[in-house]
Amino acid sequence: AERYNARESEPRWQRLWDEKAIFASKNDDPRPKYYVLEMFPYPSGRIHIGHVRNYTLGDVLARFMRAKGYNVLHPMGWDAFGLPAENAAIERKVAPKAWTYDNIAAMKKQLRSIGLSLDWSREFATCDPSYYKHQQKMFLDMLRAGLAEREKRKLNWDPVDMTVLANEQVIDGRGWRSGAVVEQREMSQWVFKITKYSQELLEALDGLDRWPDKVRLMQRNWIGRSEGLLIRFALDAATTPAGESELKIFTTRPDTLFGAKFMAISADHPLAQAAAAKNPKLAEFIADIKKIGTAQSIIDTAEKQGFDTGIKAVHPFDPNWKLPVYVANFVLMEYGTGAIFGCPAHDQRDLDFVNKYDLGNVPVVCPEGQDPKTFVITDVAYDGDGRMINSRFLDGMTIEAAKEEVAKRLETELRALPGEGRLAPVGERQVNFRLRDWGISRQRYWGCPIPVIHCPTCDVVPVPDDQLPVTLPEDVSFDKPGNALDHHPTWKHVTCPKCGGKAVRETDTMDTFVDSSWYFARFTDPWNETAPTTPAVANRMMPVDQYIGGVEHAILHLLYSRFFTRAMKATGHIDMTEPFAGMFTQGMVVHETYQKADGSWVTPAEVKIEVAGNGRRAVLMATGEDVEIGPIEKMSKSKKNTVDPDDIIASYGADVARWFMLSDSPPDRDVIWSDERVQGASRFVQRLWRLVNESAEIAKIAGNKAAPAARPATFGPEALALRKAAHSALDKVSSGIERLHFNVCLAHIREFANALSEVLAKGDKPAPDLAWAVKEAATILVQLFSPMMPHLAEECWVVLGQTGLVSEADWPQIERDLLVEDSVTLVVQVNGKKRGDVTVPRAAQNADIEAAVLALDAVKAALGGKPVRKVIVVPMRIVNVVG
Ligand code: ANZ
Ligand code: ZN
Repeated sequence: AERYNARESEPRWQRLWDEKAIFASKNDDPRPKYYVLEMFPYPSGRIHIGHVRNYTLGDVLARFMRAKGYNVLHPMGWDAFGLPAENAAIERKVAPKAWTYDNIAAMKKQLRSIGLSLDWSREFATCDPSYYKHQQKMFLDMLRAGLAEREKRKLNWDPVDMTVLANEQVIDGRGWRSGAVVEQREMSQWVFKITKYSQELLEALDGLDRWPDKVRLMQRNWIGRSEGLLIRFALDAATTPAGESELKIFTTRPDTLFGAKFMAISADHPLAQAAAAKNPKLAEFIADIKKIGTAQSIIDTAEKQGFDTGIKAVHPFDPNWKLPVYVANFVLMEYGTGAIFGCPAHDQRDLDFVNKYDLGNVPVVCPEGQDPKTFVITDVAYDGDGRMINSRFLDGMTIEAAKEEVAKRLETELRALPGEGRLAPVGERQVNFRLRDWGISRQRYWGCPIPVIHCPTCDVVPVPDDQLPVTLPEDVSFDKPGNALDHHPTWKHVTCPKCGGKAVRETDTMDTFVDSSWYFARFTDPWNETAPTTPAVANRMMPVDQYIGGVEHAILHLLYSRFFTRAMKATGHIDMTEPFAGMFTQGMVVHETYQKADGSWVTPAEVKIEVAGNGRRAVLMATGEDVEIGPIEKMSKSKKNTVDPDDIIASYGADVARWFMLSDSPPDRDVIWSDERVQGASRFVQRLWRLVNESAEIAKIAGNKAAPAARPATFGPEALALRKAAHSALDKVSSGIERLHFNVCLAHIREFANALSEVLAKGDKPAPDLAWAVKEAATILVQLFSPMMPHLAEECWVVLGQTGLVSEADWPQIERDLLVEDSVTLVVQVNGKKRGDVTVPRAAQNADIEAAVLALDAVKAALGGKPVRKVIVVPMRIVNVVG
């Protein structure tokens, strides 16, 4: 046969699939549904190789499940709002809308060239008013249900870019783009009340047994539930500003109270403000530490700093024990009460702090087996288990018992509440969550408008449902920094729907994470013009059975989607809580880096790799100069170690790219892109093509379409062996695909292809039974690789004389009786030591096994001529020769 020509073949099949719309799923299809979804792309302009991997993984599963008889839903859309569109508008003077839709068109063309079995009839972009209209409706529903609220928050404000920055965008107190010193501004913003579901979102993780453990752990940590005690420390009146009399702290370690050395409060704590009012040095310190930003990562790594306010707090178990109160940079106002007691011996941050300010430490928990008299802490805090020491009535107790004892005593001790006189317990048990409500306001143009109106008399007024969508104006200018919606001359000026007076629209738009928190539900019925979902359909097609995407979305996107699904349930748009039954996080595509002598990076396309001996050398093709081969890293523009999917598809075809992506490493690990290996995949494609063509020749003996030969009544040994190889491969690949062990599947396909090759290599004119087996084997082979290389498979399907499309064919039936192995391999031991193994027929008698074992050279050598005393056969496993 001629060489397989992917460039000619691939577009032809893609067109045919399209014309026949074979991947469009119907909502009224009576077969069981299977929903495969890959995280939808941001329309940045080009598909990158990571997308190719992501979508290929999903496509293999989708094609397989379709062949298995499921009504597969495999849609695609665009996560289309976001900052880059505005940046393009500023830098290149193109309208965000035009930029976005142009990118979508270009990327859609690229996606099509990969040969994905997608249902394009359901496509939408989140920036389509026909999508975000429903999002606005759901926002209003959530507002009515108390799940959306306005909240005053301290936010990082960049005075030059005139925008709020996320904590991660504040670097050394400056805006990441503008470099301007960031201010803390108290601003009203819209939040979704995700914290109402903290406990539920945590507990439900246990039921998500088809999620990676690491993802569930990341979610757990993010939600961050901790059980502890709120303790009201009395303040020593002589040292305390007027109006203040106690300090409430949250601790998870009340057992360590007798190891307390200091108290610390956040710079934003009211007590800090009160103390600073009379102390300019303290005020200056507070201003200083606020500059470093409030990102957890910054706080964790910044040097611990504190300032003694002079205020003293009284130990709850000893009125004569006074603790200094510091303002410290590692205490956050947003967690607990914004105040702590510090126990340096058992908390590393506290220890670093006391070591800096010379406050000393007293260990109160002694590890089992340590002598309490010699147990000292210097630089490393001890946070392990042990028994209480130096702790008066707690001494000798376990940590758990001590926590309980402290809680009991403080719960029953009553003290008047400041300013009230009413008695209240000094200690109170509390469960705290790290999870904060989700702030969704963004001062951005290119996002979903928040559908409310601000009226001077009526305050916040929802836009009436029948006036939705609130669409973005298109005549916007980006000449001024800040939010283009704010600068628009007319858009925001409206009359109040309630009183008819002059009012203004909300100009904040929603966080783009909102857009991606329900798109999976919209895909179930994107045609519904009047509601976000058609609940009966959504309830049937959801949840997503297998979701696939990058681990970078393992926390926020998944958590927000889990919350939003619950909010949709609460507002009647869907009747379930968990959107993703199965989750898979794929690894990255990584590549070697290449660097010229002057330090500049060059792309893989510019270098040629020469293999010399066992070393590799890279030279720049243009000049022949040597290039240094650098470490393998995530593909990035800055290091130029990227490969362009278009180039790969143009030179090798999509099937080769798909096969390579799947072959080298497990899908959850990184895969190293290597041209040499891609060429290997390309050679394999040609090999399969030849193999199928040769098989087809032989298969003619077994009849053709017009006159198919009947299945022979019996099969000779050779035909039987081939049939066993085929059905064993079928079995292994089927179960491998279900578990997404694609690299293992590919290895089985290769092995099976070799087995078929060997039969053909004999070159004899085969007997009818073998010819029949060859045809069966080739057919199975083509079906096995069809989910991975669908274009080649279609072409092979024709060669084999099959009717219809392989993409529409049913998955082959496994003949289970062919899977039973008819031989077994047993480990051979001499006096308990392994000396080799032996393969015998499954039905062999012990006497035959003994004879075979004693005939082994290794056994004879190990016995060294000594007589055999006994042979013990453990059926199917071990033979032990006792000498
Ligand atoms: C005393 C103590 C002693 C603590 C000890 C720990 C170890 P998680 O588990 O994350 O809930 N803490 C409380 N509020 C804080 C805030 N706003 N900023 C910084 N740290 C805060 O952590 C709870 C512990 O973190 C609390 O228990 C408190 O320190 C600290 F050997 O209290 B602990
Ligand atoms: Zn009004």
